[in-house]
Amino acid sequence: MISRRNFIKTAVLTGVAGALPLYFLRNSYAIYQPEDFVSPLAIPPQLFGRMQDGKKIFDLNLQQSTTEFFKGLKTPTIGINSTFLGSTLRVSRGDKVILNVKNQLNESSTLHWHGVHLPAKMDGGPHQVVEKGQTWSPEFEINQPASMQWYHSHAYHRTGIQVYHGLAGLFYIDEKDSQDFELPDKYGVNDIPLVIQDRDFRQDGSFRYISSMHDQMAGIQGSEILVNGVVRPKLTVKNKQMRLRILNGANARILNLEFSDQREFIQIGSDGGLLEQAVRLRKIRLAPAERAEILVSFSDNEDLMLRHTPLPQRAAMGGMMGMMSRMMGGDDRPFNVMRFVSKKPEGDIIKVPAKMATLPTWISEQPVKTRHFELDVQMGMMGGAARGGNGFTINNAFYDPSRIDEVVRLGAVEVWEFRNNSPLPHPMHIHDIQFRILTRNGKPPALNERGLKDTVLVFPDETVRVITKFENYADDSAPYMYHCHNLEHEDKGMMGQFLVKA
Ligand SMILES: [Cu+2]
Repeated sequence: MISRRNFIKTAVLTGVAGALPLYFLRNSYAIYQPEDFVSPLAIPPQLFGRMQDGKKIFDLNLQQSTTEFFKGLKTPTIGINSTFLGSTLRVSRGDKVILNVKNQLNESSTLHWHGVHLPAKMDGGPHQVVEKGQTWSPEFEINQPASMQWYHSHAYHRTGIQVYHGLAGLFYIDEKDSQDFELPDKYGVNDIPLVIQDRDFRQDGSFRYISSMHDQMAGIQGSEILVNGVVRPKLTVKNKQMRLRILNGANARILNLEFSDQREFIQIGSDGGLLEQAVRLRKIRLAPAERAEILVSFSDNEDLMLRHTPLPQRAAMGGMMGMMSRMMGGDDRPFNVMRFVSKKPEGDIIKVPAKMATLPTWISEQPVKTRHFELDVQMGMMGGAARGGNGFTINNAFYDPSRIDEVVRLGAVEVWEFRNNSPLPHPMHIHDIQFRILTRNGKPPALNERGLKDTVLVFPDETVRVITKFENYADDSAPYMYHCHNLEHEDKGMMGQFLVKA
């Protein structure tokens, strides 16, 4: 008897697939069972930089390449010193760094240091264009707690497609003696980065990027899940306690992760570094650009999956909003992400102290200002034919690189309030700073959302208030960005810019 799964597999292999509707193929995650996850998980190489005149110099080459995700199929990709994605840059608090970004692509690009606190001119946003053949060398000092940040293209109208092809990498900030307890820190051994992304492939192996109205609305959602650039990977677990640093590196897909046995794990960190208190969880939701550091324990001879489960928020949405969300919001079926296999894991299991970190005190300061941001979708004519039809707005405005939307005083503590009037969720990201979430629809955020964040998911019909302080760096003319980190929404207008003025 042919099982349903094997039938689908056979159908795909024998070409019957051609008769299947596209949506079926694109949403066929369920056919991947644990035994399909056989490729060893790749660990991005580390780059420590070279010291020169007291500065750490990093040479980063943006390059066109091809990658063999599937045997015998060459996928055109972009990498940074690599064929797809980039090295993990390792810097420490207090370091002065210079990053030589050499653009060897056939088009202009940028490299943005996501989550890093730095001067606006060094930020790598759409204004810091690196023309093809040119090198851009931003220079700044690392002045924030230990955390996992990342870097990616932020090119005007081209962020989505460039990141999709591989223009992204990890940026680890270390801080000596920042905590008096030991965390697993052997990179690639018991301290594992997981960059989770989804991609769609054409038959010739090339990536399928936006090809439908649905892709434009929901953002691109691929049927293959990649972790560190590997399709259906398997990690052989070496230690009893593993630290996983997870980045949702997808353009648009929201992840809601759990282990297949629904085991408990401990979240210790979020976007901006360690949480004040560790949080025990069985599921964790990560929108594009969000990061989480978790500790997971393993015993002998285990074989389990990390998998995505549908978001309860989406299922619970009723009425017109719910219907539109399901129509435009893309697929949200369960699927497997990667496999963990242990034989005889070694090492100790550390006990996480009751208090892990001390966070900045500005959360309890009186804000000098509250800014309101209305998030909307603009359909058809209202989207403006000149702007390509549909799009997404903040306070009814599409992104305009020549318009400054907000001006912040240096040193100000402010509340930013995001109100989502659209039927799609928007992960909102603010450059320059890390913030704290005050409320979601008037209620305090979940325990694991109480740390330092630079990206917050705002669900349809939700109002999220965040608080932050704009410190250290001012510039009268160079703006920072704030935007939706669904990269297709960002490219379709959902971005604004603010100045921090002295
Ligand atoms: Cu969005």
